[in-house]
Amino acid sequence: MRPSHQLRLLGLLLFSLIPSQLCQICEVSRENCSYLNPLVNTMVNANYTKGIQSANILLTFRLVQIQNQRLEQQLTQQIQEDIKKREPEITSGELALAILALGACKNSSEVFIRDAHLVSKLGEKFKAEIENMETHSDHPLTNYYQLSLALLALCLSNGSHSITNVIPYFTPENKNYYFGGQFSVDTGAMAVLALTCVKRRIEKEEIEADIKDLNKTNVYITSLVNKILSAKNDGLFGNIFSTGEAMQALFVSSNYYKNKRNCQETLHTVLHNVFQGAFRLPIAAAQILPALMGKTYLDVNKNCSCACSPDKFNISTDKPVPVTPTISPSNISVNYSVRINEIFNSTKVTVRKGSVFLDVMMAAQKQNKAAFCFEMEDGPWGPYITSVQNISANNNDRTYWQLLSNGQPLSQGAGSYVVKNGEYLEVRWSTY
Ligand code: CBY
Repeated sequence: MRPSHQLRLLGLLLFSLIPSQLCQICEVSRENCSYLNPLVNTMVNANYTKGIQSANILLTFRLVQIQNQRLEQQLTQQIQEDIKKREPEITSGELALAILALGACKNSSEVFIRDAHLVSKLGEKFKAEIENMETHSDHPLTNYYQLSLALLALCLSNGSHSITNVIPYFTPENKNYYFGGQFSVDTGAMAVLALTCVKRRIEKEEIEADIKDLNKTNVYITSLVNKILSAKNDGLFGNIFSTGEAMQALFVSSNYYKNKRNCQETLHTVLHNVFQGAFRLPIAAAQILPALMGKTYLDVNKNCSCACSPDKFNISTDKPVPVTPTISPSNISVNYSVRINEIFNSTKVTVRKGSVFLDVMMAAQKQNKAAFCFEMEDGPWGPYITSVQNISANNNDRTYWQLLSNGQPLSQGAGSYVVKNGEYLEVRWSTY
């Protein structure tokens, strides 16, 4: 089929997106499940070698009930081995995701969670995050996204950890919800999910709390939801990569999607992005899929089957879709700068068409090592730039290397952002 025909067909079908059978408040309808195939195939056909970094993927597999025993087993084993090997250095958010993934939908890994004392270890990591805040001007060891994941996992695992004492840390005024003055929708959404779990358990009288705790939790949730709603842009919240988690937060704590128009608007924009290949990274697919199937992380202990049951998917075992477009034989040239406060080191770099930001950084480094040398770490979203000119990002100082194009921060990492001819690319020493 010609691309123009495909687009017209997609337009027509997207028009009929109002869900026919609701599981949550807003989900892709039964007849449109096939639009989710690219997401499922990206997740099924990826090469997983990253141990605990794949926990988010396993969580989605189980939450949306994609039946692939071989892959589930492989991911479970890798995560468990990584925990055994590297437990002390695993971060709070990583361990939280592992507990959610291994424990989801009642399966045999529950024994591992219990025998390896993962919930109490998470409690310790959570404590260490808070202690770091006390000693390092309110900065946690990692970030508030991970702190929220940890609170969520502790709450869902019925951890004995005194959850109510930590509620005040989640006040929406806390600077950790903001990066460079901008509200982080991903972080706010994760906090809403965690606080909603806490609120529900207080209401069921499963955790000891007084009425003040409950009121405070409600006020924080409402305020965070309003901040998420204020970050709305064309049906998305924040950007395309935060929208899945924002949808989950809105499902559990607001009436926003009870209005079918709102639901249609979000699904329309997200599915258009699926069609355009925005979710080529398995982690990106894993973070959007639960919401599109009407699920939230609060459902990990539940059994609810939604419109797009797994047998509706057309899982192909084709080669994985490349994460970036193919490199073309023709060249393009871009401008590249490293900026530290008011000092710029700039150069012009020639790379193949289809290259990503990282290729530009490598070409510049080859040209002039002193000015453009850098280091990176492999993370779930691809390479993360940790140092440039031997100056390293530091969590306690809230410093990092920000990526920009024509003066605007990028919403993709160095390994994913495809550069364009004539563009002004920059890595800037920044605080968040
Ligand atoms: N996960 C985490 O701990 C990450 C949480 C997260 C909020 C995350 C986004 C959201 C998510 N859904 O996973 C996050 N990013 C954080 C916390 C951070 C900070 C990390 C520092 C820390 N203490 O942990 C920080 C430094 C502010 C940050 N992200 C930086 C960047 C830039 C990376 C540049 C580099 N040096 O390599 C970058 C590229 C922004 C920029 N213009 O410089 C960036 N983040 C982006 C784009 C993103 C999105 C990735 C989207 C994509 N397709 O690649 C993101 C999804 C994410 C990952 N960051 Co941060 C946000 C978004 O756009 N919606 C838990 C753990 C267990 O895995």
